[in-house]
Amino acid sequence: MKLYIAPVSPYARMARIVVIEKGLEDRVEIIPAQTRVENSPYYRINPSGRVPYLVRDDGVGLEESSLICACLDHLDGKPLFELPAGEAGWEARRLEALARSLMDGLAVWLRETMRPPGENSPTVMRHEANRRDRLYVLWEKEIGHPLMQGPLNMGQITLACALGFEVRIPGLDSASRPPKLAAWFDTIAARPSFVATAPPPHQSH
Ligand SMILES: N[C@@H](CCC(=O)N[C@@H](CS)C(=O)NCC(=O)O)C(=O)O
Repeated sequence: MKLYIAPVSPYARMARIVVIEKGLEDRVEIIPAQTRVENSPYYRINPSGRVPYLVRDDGVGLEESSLICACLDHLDGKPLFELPAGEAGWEARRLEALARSLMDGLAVWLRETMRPPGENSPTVMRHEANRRDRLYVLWEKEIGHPLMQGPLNMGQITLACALGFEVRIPGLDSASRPPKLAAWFDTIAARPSFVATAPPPHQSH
C-alpha cells in the first residue's frame, strides 16, 4: 500500500502513527506528496490534492484520516483502535470529535498565516486563537476522562496530533497550555510513534 503524506500535516500524522503503532512499516510505503502548489504531479494520483491518501494494493484510493486509520487498523485483522461497546463508545466518539474540532481550527489558523503578506486576515486568526483558548479550558477538564488516560485510542491520537501541530503556527506559545493538558501531551509525545512523526517546527524568516 502507499500512504501519501505531508510532513507537517496533523491529519497525515495520525495515519503515520497508526502505521507505526500497528507495526505495518513493511506493508505501507510512506510517500511525501507535493500539496498546495499549482500543477503538482500529486493531483494525478489524488485529484483533491489532500493528504493523507491511502492507495490500497488493489489500486483503490481512500481519503479522510479517520477512514484511512480504520482501514490500516483492520489490515491485520486485529484492530487496536475499535470503538468500545455501549456508552463508552459514544464517549469515545464525543472526545474524538472534540479533538478534531481543535485540529480543524488550528489548521485554518496555520493556513491563514501562510498566505502571502497582506492577504492574511487578522480577524480569522483572532477567531481561531479564541477558539483554541476556549477549547483548552474544556480540554483541561476532559483530559482526566478515563478514555484519555487509558490505552491509546483514536481520540488520544487526534488530540496529540492537534497539540503537536501548534509548533507550526508562528508566534503561538505552547507554554500557554493549561497544566494538566501540557503534562498529558508531554507523556504521549514521548511515545516512539509520536517522536518518529513529529512535525518540523516553524522557522521565521
Ligand atoms: N478531513 C481531512 C482533512 C485533510 C486535510 O485538510 N489535509 C491538508 C493538510 S493538513 C491538505 O491536504 N491540504 C492540501 C490542500 O488543501 O490542497 C482528513 O481528516 O484527512
